[in-house]
Amino acid sequence: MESLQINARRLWHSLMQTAQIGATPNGGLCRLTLTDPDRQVRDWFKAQCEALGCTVAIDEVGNMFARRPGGNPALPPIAMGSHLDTQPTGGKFDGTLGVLAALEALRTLHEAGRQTNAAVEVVNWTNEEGARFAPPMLASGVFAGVFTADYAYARVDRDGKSFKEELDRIGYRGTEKAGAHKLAALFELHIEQGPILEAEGRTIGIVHGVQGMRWYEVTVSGEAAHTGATPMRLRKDALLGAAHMIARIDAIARKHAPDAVGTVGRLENRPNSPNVIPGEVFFTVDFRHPDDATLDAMEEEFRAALAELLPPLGLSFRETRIWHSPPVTFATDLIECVRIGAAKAGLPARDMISGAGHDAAYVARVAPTTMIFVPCAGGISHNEAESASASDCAAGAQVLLNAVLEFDRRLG
Ligand code: HGY
Ligand code: MN
Ligand code: MN
Repeated sequence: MESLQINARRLWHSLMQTAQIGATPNGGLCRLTLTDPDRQVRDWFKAQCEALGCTVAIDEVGNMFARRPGGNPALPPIAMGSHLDTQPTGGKFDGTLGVLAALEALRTLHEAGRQTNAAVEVVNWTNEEGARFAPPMLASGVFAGVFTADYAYARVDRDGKSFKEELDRIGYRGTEKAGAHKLAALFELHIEQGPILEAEGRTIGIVHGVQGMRWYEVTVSGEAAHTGATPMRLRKDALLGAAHMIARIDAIARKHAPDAVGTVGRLENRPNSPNVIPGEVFFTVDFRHPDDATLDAMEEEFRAALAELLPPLGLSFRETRIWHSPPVTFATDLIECVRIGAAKAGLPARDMISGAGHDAAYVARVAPTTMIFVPCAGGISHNEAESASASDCAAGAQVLLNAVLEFDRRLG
């Protein structure tokens, strides 16, 4: 059977088309989950899939499944997909490439009239980023049974809007029970979001798993007071406390480097006025490492630092771990299909694990799952300057199609 070739030009056109939905003046994307740009790109995606004769199912947390039937209806579908939501200053490729490359694979199958044994589905997972509604990978987490739908519905953004009301507002709360949709496999294509593939001149990352990730929320409480009339010895400066903690969080990650990372990404200083000593500060902590025991050690050092650094400054604090995604290992037979798919395309590849979190990390709990990476320029992502070459995007889509067809052949 001749090998099917994806249409690189058509893929790139779709990537540039969707890059207009939520475009920022600096050439990036702000397509926060469940906002109007998210609804627009969902509408676009649904129309593209329906034009290929696919049916599009939507589950109770907005996950979208565009289905192309296969020859054997007894087989569960093979899924390919990722996410269409972005960071507030995100790029054109994070998540979007995985969905549009899967769409391109579907278009290629449709054009060739190729019938697969199993149905093939393209998936758009809701709220992978967690930038608006924490934690990340929320809807794939509901699909995998990590969270309940009610937990997702109750999540609120920094403006107090709930996931549920926003999902209803954009009209994407489906009727299908999340997780009722059984999958034979999930293949997720994604930009690496790091520097390794580009530095080594490799086109394809054969991904074996995702490192462990934990998020914490901290509120430091001091006393708002006049900056001019309050002597230094009487101050309870919450921002000073937060500053000490930020430096210590960085030191904890560096102590466990090179595999550990630690970041304070969100900080809210109240009342944030030039002549008021900050009375309260809220900040987030993101710790990651391939080994859960090391994450336990980092967590212990972090909590000890709170108790050590803040009380001497007259400060109290509240700390909550709001998210814990343990390290994940992907399915060996799917990894083999990716390796065969890359070899078939004649592309230089290397094995690796993912530093970034992905929906695949949760879906791996309920279906055989794996990922494929392609390089991004300078390893930069979660940044409006994020970019990937048309040839690498096409290479990734080709390997995705090859891997899915190899897996489907094995089901036959
Ligand atoms: O946080 C992550 O790693 C993912 O990009 N949401
Ligand atoms: Mn992503
Ligand atoms: Mn991301």
